[in-house]
Amino acid sequence: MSTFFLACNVLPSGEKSNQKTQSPNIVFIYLDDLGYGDVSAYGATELETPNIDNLAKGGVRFTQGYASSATCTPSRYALMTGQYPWRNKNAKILPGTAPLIIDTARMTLPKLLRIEGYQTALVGKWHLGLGTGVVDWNKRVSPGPNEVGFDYAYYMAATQDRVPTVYLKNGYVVGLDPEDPIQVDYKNNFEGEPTGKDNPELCDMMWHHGHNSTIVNGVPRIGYMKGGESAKWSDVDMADHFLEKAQQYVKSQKDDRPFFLYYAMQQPHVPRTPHPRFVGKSGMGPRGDVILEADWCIGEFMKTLEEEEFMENTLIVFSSDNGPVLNDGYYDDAVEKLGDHTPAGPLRGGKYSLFEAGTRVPFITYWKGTIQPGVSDALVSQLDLFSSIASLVGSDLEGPDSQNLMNVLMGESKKGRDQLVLEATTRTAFRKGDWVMIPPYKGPVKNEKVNIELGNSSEYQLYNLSNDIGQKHNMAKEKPEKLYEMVNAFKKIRGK
Ligand code: NG6
Ligand code: CA
Repeated sequence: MSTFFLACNVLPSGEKSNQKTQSPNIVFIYLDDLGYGDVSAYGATELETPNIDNLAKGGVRFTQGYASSATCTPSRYALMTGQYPWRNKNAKILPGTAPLIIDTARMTLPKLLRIEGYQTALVGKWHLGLGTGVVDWNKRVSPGPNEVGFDYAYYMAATQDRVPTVYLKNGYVVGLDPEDPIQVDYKNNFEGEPTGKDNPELCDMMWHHGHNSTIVNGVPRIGYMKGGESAKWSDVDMADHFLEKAQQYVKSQKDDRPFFLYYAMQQPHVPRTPHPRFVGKSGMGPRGDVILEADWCIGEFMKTLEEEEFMENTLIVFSSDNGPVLNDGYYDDAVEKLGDHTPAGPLRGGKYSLFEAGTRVPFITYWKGTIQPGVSDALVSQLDLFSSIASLVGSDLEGPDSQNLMNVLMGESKKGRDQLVLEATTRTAFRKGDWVMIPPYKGPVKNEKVNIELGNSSEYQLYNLSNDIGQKHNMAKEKPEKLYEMVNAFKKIRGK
């Protein structure tokens, strides 16, 4: 009898039928520039992230979980494709007018899930390009998220600090008045339009480096934009807005198909514009405040999953696209009010860096009642989500560089990857076992503007992370055989 009910999905009215299906719902909660040390479950003592901590306490907290790159676009590219971002020369920080960098013919994680019967959704930051070249923001902007596998997509095109500062829904700018068309240009300003550079008196937030073009809501941005007044987002409401869309999506799930939701939150990327109810809450300035805001959003989102009775049938993966940065181009007190907080935890470097803090980020898997809580030191990468999730839902598909580590993500095995190529602004380094090798790179040792060590050196660097997590002791000269072994293994993958 029960088999019959399951097969036909005939369930008592009011009961969520996809509770009974085999494949779980899948949610990625993906933050932007959140560092390894920014979460109390990862050792932060100066700020509390109780809702993220709940995921960590009730799930598997990975101590060696990596983003695929130390910047946004390449990490997101790898998440969607299971391919190393350095294999695609276009996978680098994109302007708001960049074309879509994922070939619409290629397999992606949302497409794969769709084949397996999932409904798929993106809410939040996209930053993988839109259109094929020249975009007319007043018509449907495509290809975009819908064309690479998302049934529903509600998103910002690039970043908060880049124009256009509008939301899009399934290719259309939300709230656009056809009488006031949007124009966007990354080279030239529109005549007579104020800029952060020429009109600092119109800025409520001052730019430190870059970010001196069109001013929207008192915040000077990257790129120029004109028109589209009614469609412009409210920065302080962005967190609530995306949360609401994510919640609505979950609540709209009424049929028997499982769902995949990629909830790509914008915090704590610049400009940091907490809602007034979070202003001053961290004592650390806007950067700390938006981390608290993000944590609150996650708590609210979890409540919705609970209320909708999805908790026990939903796998949640929590992570960040790259490591932390304090001053990323605005004067916003991130440096001045930091106090004793260490966004990178014990790691060296930060966003843009080949050192650990560039890519080693908070990484948690949570599935109430199915995943046994624990801490795992296994080496895992976001790159591996593609093949792992594929196996979870019964697909044979694999991402080109993605390993099926589903049993590791479920906390059932501690055997993660043996090796991983790390990436930062198109440069690459190599992790194998406990060792990391960074080849010589020209370029500054430090990005002085953001005050982050980039990992560049004229010499090979070799670190043993098992006893030197802070990458203080370069062992390249002491361990020539190890260096040789690492360089050779790296070349085999990297091809040069
Ligand atoms: C940099 C921006 C930085 C940030 C980053 C992208 C300047 C000077 N700096 O070019 O503020 O927007 O791009 O961040 O413009 S990411 O997290 O999306 O990769
Ligand atoms: Ca980022």
